Formats: sequence, C-alpha cells, structure tokens
Amino acid sequence: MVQLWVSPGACSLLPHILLNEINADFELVIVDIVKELGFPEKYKEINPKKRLPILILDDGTVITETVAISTKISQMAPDHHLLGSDDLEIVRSYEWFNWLSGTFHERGFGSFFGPHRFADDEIAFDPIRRSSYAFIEQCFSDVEERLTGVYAVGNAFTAVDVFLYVIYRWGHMLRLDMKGAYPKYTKLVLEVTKRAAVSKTVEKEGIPLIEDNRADGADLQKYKP
Ligand SMILES: N[C@@H](CCC(=O)N[C@@H](CS)C(=O)NCC(=O)O)C(=O)O
Repeated sequence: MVQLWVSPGACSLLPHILLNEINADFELVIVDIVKELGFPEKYKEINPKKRLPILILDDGTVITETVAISTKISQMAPDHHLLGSDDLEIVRSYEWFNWLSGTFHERGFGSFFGPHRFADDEIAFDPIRRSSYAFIEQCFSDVEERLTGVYAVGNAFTAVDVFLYVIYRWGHMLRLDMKGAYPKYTKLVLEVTKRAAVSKTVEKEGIPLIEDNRADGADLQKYKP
C-alpha cells in the first residue's frame, strides 16, 4: 500500500485528491505544517528538501515534488487519463504543471508565506510580501485569460484542474474576490468540487471545500499594493 504525506490544504491536496480519484488503497500521514511552524526537522531524512507532499511506494521508494507524485499516481491508473488523453494533452498538462508549481506556487505563494527563503534581512520581508501579493494577483489573471473551456486541458477533467482548484482555494486566504474577478476560473473550480473524490478528501483533511479563511486574511491584506 502506498503512503502519502500531506498537510491540510497545502499543495499536497492535489495528490491526495488524485489518489481518491483513482480509488487507490493508501495510508495517509498528516503533518500540519502550520501548527508545526514548517516541515518538522525530525522528518528531514525522508525528504531532505523539507517539503510535503511525499509519496512512499510499497517497496519503500520515496517520491517528492507534487508534479512527480501526480505523474506516478496517473501511471497507477492509466484508464483515468489524469494527464490527458493524447500526447499533446500530456504536453499541455506539463506546461501548466511547470508554471503552476515553479512560478505561481513557488515564486508567488512560496515567497509570500516564506519571505525568509528569499532574504536574510527581515527588513526585506514586507517588500517581498507586497511584490508577491501583486505577482499572485497577476498569476490569477493569467489563469483567467488562458482558460478557454470548462477544463484546462482538452475537454475533460485532468490533474491540472485539481492543481488549479488547490491554488484557487489559496486565493481566499488573501481574501481576494475570486468569484467576482475570475469567472471562468470559478466555473472550472465549481466543476472540480462536484467530484466525490474532492469532497471526500477535504473532509478527511478537515478543511473548507472552497473558501479557506483559516489564515488571518484581514492581516494579509496590508500587503495588497
Ligand atoms: N516544489 C515542491 C514544493 C512543495 C512545498 O512547497 N510544499 C509546502 C506546502 S505547500 C511545504 O511543505 N512547506 C513546508 C515548509 O514551508 O516548511 C513541490 O511541488 O512539491
């Protein structure tokens, strides 16, 4: 049985939903990085990069990185076509994945919530957060502009839609007007949240389906440019 390590509502929500989507038999390990104030040192041997998610296969093989883990889960159930149905769709999925993971997540939310990774001097933290806030809003607009159909890739549901859903939830943490500002994106998210695997997963993680207001959004608004 595979084992998935997650933190509620984090990017690990993507592989967690995908495992439920393919009805996999898996063991869930929850490490709350908010309560733990980051990735606990004691698990550093499992992932020296000190990040979640982590997937451990039944032979002990450790896989890190959301996109690599999602690829593995897709390979576990090829009939679900989680990365698309033909070669070009698979390429499009990775085109989205790279941008969502490396740019939107890491450069946007990663620097907003972890400015200490980008500067040693605390004096730089607020300016980094302000620039990240603007960058995040720009990325949400870019998603809105790029969406042409109900789903992000081709005409059917893929793992990219789930990644987009995970990041859409984070928009609520910044108290952005997600519904009003991004109608096409909202339509996609409403489609994703109809899926049984999604409601089952958020219930297990103990988080709201869409409007995640757990972070102190009122406070975070001060970084709005
Ligand atoms: N590139 C990594 C990034 C993973 C990542 O940043 N995970 C966050 C949660 S969304 C984390 O584990 N943070 C722990 C920490 O900041 O200490 C991936 O895509 O898996």
